[in-house]
Amino acid sequence: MRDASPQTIFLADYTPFGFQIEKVHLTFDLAPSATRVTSRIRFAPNPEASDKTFFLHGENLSLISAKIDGQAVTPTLTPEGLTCDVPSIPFTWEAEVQIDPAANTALEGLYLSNSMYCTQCEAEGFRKITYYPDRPDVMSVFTVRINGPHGTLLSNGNPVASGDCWAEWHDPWPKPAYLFALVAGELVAHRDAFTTNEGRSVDLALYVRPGDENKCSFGMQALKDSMKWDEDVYGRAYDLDVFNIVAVDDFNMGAMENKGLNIFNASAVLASPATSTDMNFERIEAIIAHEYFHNWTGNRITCRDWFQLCLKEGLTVFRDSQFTADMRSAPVKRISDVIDLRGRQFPEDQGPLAHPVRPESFQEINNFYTATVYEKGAEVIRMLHTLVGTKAYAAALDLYFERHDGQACTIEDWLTVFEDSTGRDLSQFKRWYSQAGTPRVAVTESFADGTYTLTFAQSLAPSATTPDPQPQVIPIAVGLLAPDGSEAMGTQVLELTQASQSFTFSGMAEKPVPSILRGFSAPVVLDHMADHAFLLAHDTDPFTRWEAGNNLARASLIATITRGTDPDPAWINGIAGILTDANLDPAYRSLMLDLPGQSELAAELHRAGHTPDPDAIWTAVHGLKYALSDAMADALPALYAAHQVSGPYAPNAEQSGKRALASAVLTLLTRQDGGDQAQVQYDTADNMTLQLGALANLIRAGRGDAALARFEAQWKEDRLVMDKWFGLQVGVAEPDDAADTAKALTQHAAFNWKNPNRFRATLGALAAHHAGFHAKDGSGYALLADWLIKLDPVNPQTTARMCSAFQTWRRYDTIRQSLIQKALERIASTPDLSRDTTEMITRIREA
Ligand code: B3K
Ligand code: ZN
Repeated sequence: MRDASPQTIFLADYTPFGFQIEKVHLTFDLAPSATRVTSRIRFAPNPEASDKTFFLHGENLSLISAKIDGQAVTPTLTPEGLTCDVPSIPFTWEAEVQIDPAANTALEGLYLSNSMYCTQCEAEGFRKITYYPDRPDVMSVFTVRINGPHGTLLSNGNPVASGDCWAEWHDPWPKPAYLFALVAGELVAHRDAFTTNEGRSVDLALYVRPGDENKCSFGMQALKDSMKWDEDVYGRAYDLDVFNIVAVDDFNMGAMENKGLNIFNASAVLASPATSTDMNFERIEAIIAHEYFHNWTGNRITCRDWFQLCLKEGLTVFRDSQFTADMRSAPVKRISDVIDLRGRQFPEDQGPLAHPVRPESFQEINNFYTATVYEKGAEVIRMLHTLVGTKAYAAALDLYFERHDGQACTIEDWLTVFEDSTGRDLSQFKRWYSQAGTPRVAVTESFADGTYTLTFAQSLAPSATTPDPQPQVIPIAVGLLAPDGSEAMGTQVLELTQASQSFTFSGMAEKPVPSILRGFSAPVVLDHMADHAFLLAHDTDPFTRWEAGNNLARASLIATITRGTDPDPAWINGIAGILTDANLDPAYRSLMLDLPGQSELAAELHRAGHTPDPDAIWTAVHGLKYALSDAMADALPALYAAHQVSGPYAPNAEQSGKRALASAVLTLLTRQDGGDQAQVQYDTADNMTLQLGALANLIRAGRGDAALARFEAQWKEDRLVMDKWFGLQVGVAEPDDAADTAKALTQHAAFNWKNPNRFRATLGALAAHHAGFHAKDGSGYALLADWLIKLDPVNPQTTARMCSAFQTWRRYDTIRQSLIQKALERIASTPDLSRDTTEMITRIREA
């Protein structure tokens, strides 16, 4: 399909484009299979560039005509673009191309979703719309004319004029092509307004398909909250007259920050109490904030090249996490982020897909929108924030916006801002951007004559991209507790810069108990034989207290798996104490029940020299939960009852925390009552959080069939709710049934495999079901491989992303390894495999 031997692009090879663009005018004559795009682009030679080759990217375009300064020209065409002889003075390029949105199933460029036209251009989709230097360092002012069908016609910037079936838009802010957007279709608008702190009145609209109007108000409020927060916390105001969001059913990821016209996966914006869970609401709020915050960190200041992706993504994830922490509970957000990091990013760092936060080479950039670039990228900024402090961070950000507004920047620019504003030398810190892998920090302690000493030794395993790792700057937030549980020393941030380093604390009456890595101050793995039970009972830092419970659980599980021991009573008693402690936030208490992930346990076992057995891990995890349920049997009904919410549903932190705890307790209770309470909850639920939580437990109790059928009958017209129906059945299946359940669901009439949400709900749920995916007979591997092979020619981006399910293959026994290798081999040998999937499979197999 695409190039037989894909090309590798290197950061070190960057050169600026030979031309600048003063302005761009685009006209779209929309038709499903034959859209005409006419471009008029004013180029001028770039004095900064020595190479003046006039190369415009272009893929899957039919060139109708090309002109320079009004004269027809005949460019040289290749599958990747065109070259042409051009004048050495400013000139106007005009081209007309024809494209086929209806045939565009890859959902990149201009495509149709339920007969609505929409675009996705990041990273390199604009080249499927017209010939253009499709690189982020080429920025220009766009004017767009849309001649289209009836209905709403949208593009970036401000509306200029419109009439019957046409509209014109002008975006005054220079932008790279990846931020271009166009939407056209029968949409309804949910409108509101916001006045910025600079006095600009902004018309806000959330455009949805008819029928979805009642799912807009939460998203709109989240947008206004984000606009206000960015003004209050970062001093950043919005800069156009309108801000539009559109919900689209077919979308490869969560959402896209196109200037003034954010396009969202419907699942990331539409919400109502009856159809969305508390977790959906929180995710929607965070994604709306994230995309909005990109207006400054990504759009006004963009990336010089795609290697710098973390410049906008790491920073924007950090900003959205600060926002959620402010809107909801900061400790709960922090713990949730760490769970997510360990679940998604650590496996990347530990396996064949390991790459630095700023990669140095790629074949397909879409394969690098990873947890490493996003979430570890955000952790790196969090560390910078911790090291310099809140005030210096704010001053550095002010300087960043002042110095680089309107520019396409690099990580060097970003770090120089911090060096200039704080006077710090960040050359060692910069290794966080260039070294792949999760550092391990081993802790030893000693105590003599009132002096307590903590010694840290950091290590980083060599990997393909980081063969010779060097020590990094690791901020370690530490507190000391006295043996009676009181705090002997409040939190201090220690800066570890050497391979091994000691810190002393004098004047200690007794040997203290250290609380290390408070707030998860660095994305590292800590090796420390701590007194977890003591910390679980007494730590004043919410993260390390949670971590103590998590460590106890992990140790208990590993002991059960490797030595067959019973669940550790220290964990059971400690957690029972926490669960019933009414002084603690219910959301926090519910997180205490979140056991280490099964894949994470497999990694831990592998590292310790064991061959992880997914079934044994599954059994141990369930055994630990059952033991807690049995130990707390008498307390569970009252605990459940005490956390019922009265009054109208609100997706706020307080109510959702209560529901999260009640739901976790219901799972424990279901083991005791066989699902009776879950049935009552299902029958009386008036919101999706309760309904879905009850359904999960009914399935677990082996009595879910009737409820599943009722659920389907109730929600068959609601695609987002039906995604939950598909995903849940796979997610809670017994390991032996998971692949069969997924397979049966792929035969369901509502399994629309070309829709990324439905595909992910079903096959993604299988990949996430550790014991189910790794079923001994290889049925999980085979089913996923079958579907990835089928999806690849239709949607390479989503296919490639889901290949990462296989990244951990070397951890498992030889039988599983050979079954996975067979599945990978089958994918790799598929004729015309996309560049995206080829790169992923090659990396996974080779390392
Ligand atoms: N910037 C987009 C992601 C684009 C992904 C392209 N494969 C959404 C975001 O991070 O905000
Ligand atoms: Zn982003």
